[in-house]
Amino acid sequence: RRIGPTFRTSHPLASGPVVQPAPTVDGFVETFLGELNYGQGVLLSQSTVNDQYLALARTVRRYLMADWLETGARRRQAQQKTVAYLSAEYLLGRQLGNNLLATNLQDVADAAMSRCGIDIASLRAQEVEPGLGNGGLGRLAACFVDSLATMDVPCIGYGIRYEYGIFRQTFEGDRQVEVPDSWLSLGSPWEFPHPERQVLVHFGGRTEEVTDENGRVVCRWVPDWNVVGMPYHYMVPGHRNGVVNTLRLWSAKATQAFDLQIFNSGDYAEAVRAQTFAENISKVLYPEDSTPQGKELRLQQQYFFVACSLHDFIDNTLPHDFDLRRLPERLVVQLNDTHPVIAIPELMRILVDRKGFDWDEAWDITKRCFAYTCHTLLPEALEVWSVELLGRLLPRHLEIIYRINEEFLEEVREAFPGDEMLVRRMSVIAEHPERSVRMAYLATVAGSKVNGVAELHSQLLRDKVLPDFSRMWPDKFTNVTNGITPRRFVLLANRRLSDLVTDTIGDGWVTDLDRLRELEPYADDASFRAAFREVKQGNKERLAALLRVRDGLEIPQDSMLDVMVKRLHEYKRQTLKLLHIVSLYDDVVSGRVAAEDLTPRTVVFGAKAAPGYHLAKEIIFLVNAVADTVNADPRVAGRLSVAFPANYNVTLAEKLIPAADLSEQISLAGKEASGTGNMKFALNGALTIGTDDGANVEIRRLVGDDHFFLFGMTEPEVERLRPGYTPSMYYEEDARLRSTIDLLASGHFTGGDRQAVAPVIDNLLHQDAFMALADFRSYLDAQERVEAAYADPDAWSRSAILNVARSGFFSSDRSMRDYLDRIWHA
Ligand code: F58
Repeated sequence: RRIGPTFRTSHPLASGPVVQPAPTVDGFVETFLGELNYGQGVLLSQSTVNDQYLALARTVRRYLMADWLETGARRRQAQQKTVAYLSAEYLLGRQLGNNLLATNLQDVADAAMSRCGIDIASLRAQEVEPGLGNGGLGRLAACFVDSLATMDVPCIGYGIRYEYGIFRQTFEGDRQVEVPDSWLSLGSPWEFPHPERQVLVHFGGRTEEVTDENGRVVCRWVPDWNVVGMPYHYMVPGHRNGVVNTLRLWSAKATQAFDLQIFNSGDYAEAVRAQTFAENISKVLYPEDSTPQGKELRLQQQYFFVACSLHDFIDNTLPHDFDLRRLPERLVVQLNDTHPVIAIPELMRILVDRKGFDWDEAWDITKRCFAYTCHTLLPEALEVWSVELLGRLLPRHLEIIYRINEEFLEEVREAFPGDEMLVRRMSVIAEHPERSVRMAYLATVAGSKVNGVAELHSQLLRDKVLPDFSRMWPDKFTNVTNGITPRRFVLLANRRLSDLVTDTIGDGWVTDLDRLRELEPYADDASFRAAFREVKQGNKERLAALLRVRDGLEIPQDSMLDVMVKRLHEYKRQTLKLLHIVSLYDDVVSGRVAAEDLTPRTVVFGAKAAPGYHLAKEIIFLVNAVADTVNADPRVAGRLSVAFPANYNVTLAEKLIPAADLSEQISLAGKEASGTGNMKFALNGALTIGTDDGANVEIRRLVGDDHFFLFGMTEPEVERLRPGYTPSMYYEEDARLRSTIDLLASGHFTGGDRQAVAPVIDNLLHQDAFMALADFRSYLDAQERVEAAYADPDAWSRSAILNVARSGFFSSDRSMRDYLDRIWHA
């Protein structure tokens, strides 16, 4: 009540258009100076780069505002089916460049800033990217909301406004050290807090049965603590189409700021205890969950944002008199992995406990509202919550889950009578090693559709991860191959290539990426190939300049740029790449190969390891150690170098990917669900060396075998080899591998310290869960094919151009069309 009622719509000014500043250099300068003076409260002559960046951001915001308000009003009017994308992560990347692109104001802004005597590049560099995601899954969410806005699909992206995003990676003595990412500390011009849309979220307590006014016995949750969810809105502009959708991220606040009595008594820590506790919920992305406290915080985060989001949609977005029986006509909730799956019992609770639906009707509504995307194949990555924890934090939800499971298992018994083993296998409740809730199963039982993220992944999901479910409900399972937004990852990241493409085939490709096919004939045009090589060269120079100032790294120019950037994980096999580097180095230092005969190659790594993932951190250490040694050794100078810039993130990806010649996608077959970096490289004209895994399969099929370097076992071969796999056998039998590993193990790269390399070497020789040694030979052979191909610049650029021309399928616009057709029907 304190915020007052909304304004009278009948007032003559209430329906007037929102005025936006003139899209001219004059208009821009005037708005910018206004923001600087009245928004930041400084004179141009006194302003810092940060003042100028904030004023510029707020200026660009103004050009989007009319469209944002108009889109919102139109959506409220039209009452169309809306996609609620629930994702614990959005790895957005910097906003300024993208928003200038969306508004088509790049040139105007450049001119306006230079008129003010400001170098716009330094303002762009000032922005700290919101790193509200770990990797592929979070970046995918960001690509999807971009595409939905560009396609004018009603969508609200719901998530968490972490105060600290993914850690900033630094290296100390070659080892990863994590520094908190305080992305908000210099101001956050892209967000709009909405305290009037706060939501109260409850936790803990107990349940009880009470008799309602109609004499029915109903369940009631009596929680014992709560927090407030405060939404921050972010603009999600479509590409030059007048549409601006909304991303709504929730921040946790204490219901009571502090206890004044205790404060006045002088116990300041105790006075703010409740506040600290509540606000921890949105404090950091993916808190370490190896401790019980960390696990609990994760579940709190999940329920927190899900409860806020459902409440926001049902009570604040739908009209007040909306008949919830029709909810599936207005809402489809896409669950981005299992993190938001607690939304299923939450919707049941809302419908049954709060809105008075009977169970069956509520269940029918709920099932039609949800769909679930799985992003993994690793069994250990499938989330489970112990019944003890879930029951303590969300007792009513646990009851609901039990009932869902009971009814589901009855269905199983009916469909497959007499198979109690099957019933136990399919139960949403696991009994071992402790009683727990299998979130992927819950999502599969409740979801109208379950999808994997690449063809191979969806197949393995059906056959290996959820085989019983796919037997019971074959039609529930579908595939939507991932995609990437061409706006950020080509138009913004690779201006040189974009200009070349647009000059050649027009600019329709930006929102209709299949049109890149029109480039195919130009692969045979020598002058186009030359122009294409110039683009690559320019991008390599830009990267070299960046790494020089950003990291103090020198990367040679006339060299194949071989890039492996992705999270550090054993299954992705950064160690296989490392073995390759060491083997090339070994060839030269042992005198087997003359340095002049090596193809000049610069290997660039980018990878963060989860803070608690010890082996991954040892691998990082080893990559850095090898880089130091190789780069300092005159015997390979100008022929082989290794760069490992710290803190790989979206901003760095935008510079690295357009410069790459070779894209490393070398996971063990059957482990990488899809990959999306692989798509970004192909679309920017790098050739892939890769296994038959994830979306690599589709990339190879589309670009053609001759333009893709395939190696390694297939997934069925991996499974056949698995029983009794003995990595040391490969070491014994392959002299080149032995020599490579011996050199690594000798301490040559660690100043003689053999202990320092032992964790990685021992693991490779005695475990090698992801079979790097089994694929080593095949990988080396494929790298030799790469070198032979690279020796012919014309043939190489022809292949690279065909990679660009044939990668249109990987637009996230296409992914969105697939979701619309196969899942959302919106
Ligand atoms: C990734 N998963 C897949 N998870 O590994 C990748 O193959 C796929 O292309 C991508 O999703 C998009 O579908 C992924 O990024 C995470 O980041 C988890 C987030 C929660 C903590 C554990 C990692």
